[in-house]
Amino acid sequence: MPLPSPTADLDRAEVDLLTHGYCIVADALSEAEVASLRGRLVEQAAAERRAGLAYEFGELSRDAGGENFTIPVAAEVDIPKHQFIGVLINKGTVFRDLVSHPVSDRTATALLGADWVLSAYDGSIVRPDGPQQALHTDQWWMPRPQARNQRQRPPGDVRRGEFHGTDIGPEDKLIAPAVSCTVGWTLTEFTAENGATRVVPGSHLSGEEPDPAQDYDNEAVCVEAPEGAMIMWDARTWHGMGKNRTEQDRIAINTVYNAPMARTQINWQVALLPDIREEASPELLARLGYMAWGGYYGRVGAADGDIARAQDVIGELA
Ligand SMILES: O=C(O)CCC(=O)C(=O)O
Repeated sequence: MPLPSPTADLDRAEVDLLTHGYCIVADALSEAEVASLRGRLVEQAAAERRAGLAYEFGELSRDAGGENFTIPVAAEVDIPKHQFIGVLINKGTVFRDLVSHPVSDRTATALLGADWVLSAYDGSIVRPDGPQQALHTDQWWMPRPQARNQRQRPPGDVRRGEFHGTDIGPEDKLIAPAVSCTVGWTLTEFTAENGATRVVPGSHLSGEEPDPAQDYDNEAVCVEAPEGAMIMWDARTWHGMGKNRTEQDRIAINTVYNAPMARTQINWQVALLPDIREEASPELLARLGYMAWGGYYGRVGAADGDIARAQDVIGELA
């Protein structure tokens, strides 16, 4: 099978995702949608910088557990080389509308099932000379299959950076399924020169994390895509942002989707601004995990299909 290239054929995109661990859908966004998403994102990014609230990515520590993935930009830096603009759900109607985009919905549903929830939602501006990220997966926390006579690694003890280079086994070795995936919405073209995402095709089926000490230059390919594309990668796929060697910004939005049993990166019940919560459609609230899934008893929103509402909360009764 040839490696993925931009396509408008959603069936092919699905096969690419399952086979190679990533896919590229061209023209997923119209020119007008790109312009309004990019305009709002750039405006928000500038305002966060002025307010001293800008974040950029930090080095992924090589010591298991030493995660330091986003850091506030030091006060003396005028413009960070890479800027994350987090929790976009609160930062514009255009971002809220994107959550239910039919192309990402269809492709995420093919991988995770129809009840996926939004896990994280960030803007990402890689500026000239913006650095290359170490390859990583977005599902490093997933408990791995184990031999039945083995004592289990307590799942809550797993830390980013574990599980690399230890036991890649035979073809029929059991591996964990994907329970998460990420979309990169390209608001500018992605090229090898401007820091297109690097991925190792097929790595989603390795059952391993990449070794942080290696750069994988021989295995990784750049996911080149036109403006307005939807790139999706399986969370097990080894990937990372490339270095921007051009004079222009590489601008994207990253939306992370989880299967409904996996805890989301962002606690939306805390993060969602109250006025946005009030206005949000039941469909959006369901994607933000306000709907019970697989619940058992009659507690708040415990029945499948119920959206948890403040008025459903029962306190101490006498
Ligand atoms: O934006 C990209 O190219 C990849 C981003 C990424 O992998 C991350 O932020 O963890």
